[in-house]
Amino acid sequence: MSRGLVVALSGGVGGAKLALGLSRILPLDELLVVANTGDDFEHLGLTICPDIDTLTYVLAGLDNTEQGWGRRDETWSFMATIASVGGADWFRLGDRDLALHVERTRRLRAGETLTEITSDITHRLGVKSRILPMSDDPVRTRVLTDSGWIDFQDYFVRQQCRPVVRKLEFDGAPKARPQPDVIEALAGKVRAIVICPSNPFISIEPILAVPGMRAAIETCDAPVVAISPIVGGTAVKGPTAKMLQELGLTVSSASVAKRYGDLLDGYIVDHGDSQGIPGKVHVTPTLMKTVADKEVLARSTLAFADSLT
Ligand code: FO1
Repeated sequence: MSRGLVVALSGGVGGAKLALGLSRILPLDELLVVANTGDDFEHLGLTICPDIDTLTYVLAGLDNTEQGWGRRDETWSFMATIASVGGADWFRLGDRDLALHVERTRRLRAGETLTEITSDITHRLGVKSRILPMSDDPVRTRVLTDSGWIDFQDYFVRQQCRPVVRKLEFDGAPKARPQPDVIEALAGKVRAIVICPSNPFISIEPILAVPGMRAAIETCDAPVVAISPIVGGTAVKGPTAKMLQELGLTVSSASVAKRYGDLLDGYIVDHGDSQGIPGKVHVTPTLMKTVADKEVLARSTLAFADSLT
């Protein structure tokens, strides 16, 4: 008998690793991954959804493990050609990856929702678990730097996270409707809500900023467990540590736990990262290099969550 759904909130690279572990140890219909869409943007006339796509490629076994984003066995003719005619080449779209953006954009323009398109494409690519966007309405993360507000991908990719981050906002979030199946799922039989080891500021907070999402998580009876993205006092990948510093916070697992505050019932940290964390803490290796590591962390996350009920 099903113990209920595991709802995982996830950004791209780090979150997708745990989502893969969860997908490998859970029955197909017991995992729902809610993807951040704050990183989405319009580029070269296309709607790009990096976190949905990273999750899709990882769960389909099509991901480029070295880059952490994009597809494996990729070719780059489009990029080379667009650069040769003076087009924008700062955001690298591989030929295979490009096909997905073209098709998604066509279908969005034809009136389909991001949920419908994602569900169809993930199914066609062989993903067995459900990946849902946090909302079908556009939400776009913006970053306040010393030179003013800039779009997230401008900050992240074009400027390689160099600008100092003063503030973040999620354009469109106040008016966005939460993805209805997510809200319905959270009102049903849920075993655990897992906040993946993603960047809290740019991957998880946009999801929580969608009206109704935080309330649905708070109202849900299931334990909420987060995995710290900080290991050994620094971020595994990406700008989490730099952002913590720039936003005036200590670079520690405790700072991330504080950021989530009352939302959490339990917190998972690596050895040596447990200082100053109030509440229930589970200490276990959280670095996920191999598929086995991902499965082990997924199992221990669920065992910890089960122990909290
Ligand atoms: N990240 C980069 O650092 N450079 C890129 O050129 C780049 C291209 C790209 C294309 C498609 C896609 O789905 C993701 C891509 N990413 C790239 C990753 C992505 O922008 C970020 O990792 C996320 O938005 C942060 O989670």
